[in-house]
Amino acid sequence: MSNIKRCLFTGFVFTMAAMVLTVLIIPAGHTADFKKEYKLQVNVGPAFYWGIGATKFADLAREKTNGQINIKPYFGSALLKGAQLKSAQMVAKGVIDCAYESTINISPVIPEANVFHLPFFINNFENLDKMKAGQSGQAVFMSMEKVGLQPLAWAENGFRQVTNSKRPIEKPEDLKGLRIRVVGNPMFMDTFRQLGADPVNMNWGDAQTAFQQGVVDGQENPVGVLIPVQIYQYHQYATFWNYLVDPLVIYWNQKQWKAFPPDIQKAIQEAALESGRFEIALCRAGLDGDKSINILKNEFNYTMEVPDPVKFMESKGMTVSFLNEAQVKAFADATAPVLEKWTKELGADLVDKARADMAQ
Ligand code: X2X
Repeated sequence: MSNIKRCLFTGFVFTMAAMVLTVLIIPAGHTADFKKEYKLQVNVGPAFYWGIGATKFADLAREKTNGQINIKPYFGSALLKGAQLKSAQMVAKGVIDCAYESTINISPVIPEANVFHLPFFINNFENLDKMKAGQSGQAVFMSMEKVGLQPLAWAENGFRQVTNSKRPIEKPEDLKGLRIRVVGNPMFMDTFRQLGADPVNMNWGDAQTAFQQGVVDGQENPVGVLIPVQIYQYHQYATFWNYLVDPLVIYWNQKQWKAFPPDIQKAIQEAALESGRFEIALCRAGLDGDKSINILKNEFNYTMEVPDPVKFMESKGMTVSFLNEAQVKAFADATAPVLEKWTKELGADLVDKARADMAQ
């Protein structure tokens, strides 16, 4: 080979190598900052309203980051082998990247979250929204930040209603002796014991089997869970008593969050807020007049399969009781010692903040 040819050949090889490197390494280097998959903990399955919200979050995050952030929901607490109460601990440690999770399930790490679960304390959407926007909601988010969790947005599971297979529950005595499945949160055990029931705590995965096998007489959950789990197959009676609520929080491991570039943080945050707005509307649809149905239709082009959850449950043969003010007061009076005990546990200061928020 002549020198000129050798020179040309070497030049050609270098150019080709540079092109290959540009194609392979530079884009790889660009995305190498991000994991291939971010694991999202979700306690329920994909068909639950909360599960639909989690999928929406993953889709929006992918869209808004041009495919750079790939969130994968792991439903049914699969990453925790069903141990739903461990989610905050595992996200704080960085074993799990992020979660779309109930305040009930984060309460072992974030005791302030229990302010939403005080019995017969909040009672309606308006009060809930005031708390989320107010000092008490802020206190929950601040407590999360202190333990290495980055809260991104609120979503919702909803006001929890009791169902059972034995009889209508309209006064505290009706609960006497009923075996009621609750989440393993001591406040729930206290509330049902105080009402004379026989509460048993189980993770959600086991609870679904317990309903099928009739191991428990009843349970409590919001409509966004009751309808997808087809509670009417097991329980004939439902009582709408709004005794407490569990908002959801979308949150991320804080260390990982802080390492994201600002444009990525902004995109994920927007995805969280938008999915939260959508998911809250799913959970409230048919329970707040036309408001949530219209949000779904106008903002998300989404039509509810079950636009009226109460009518739907009745159409499946359930007897649904709505408690009037005096009936609710009887339950509130009966559980007043639980409210008092847990006000001390949580700190009167936090409970006062919640009261002030609701009075706004
Ligand atoms: O376990 C429950 O009852 C559920 C699904 O509502 C929660 O995760 C709090």
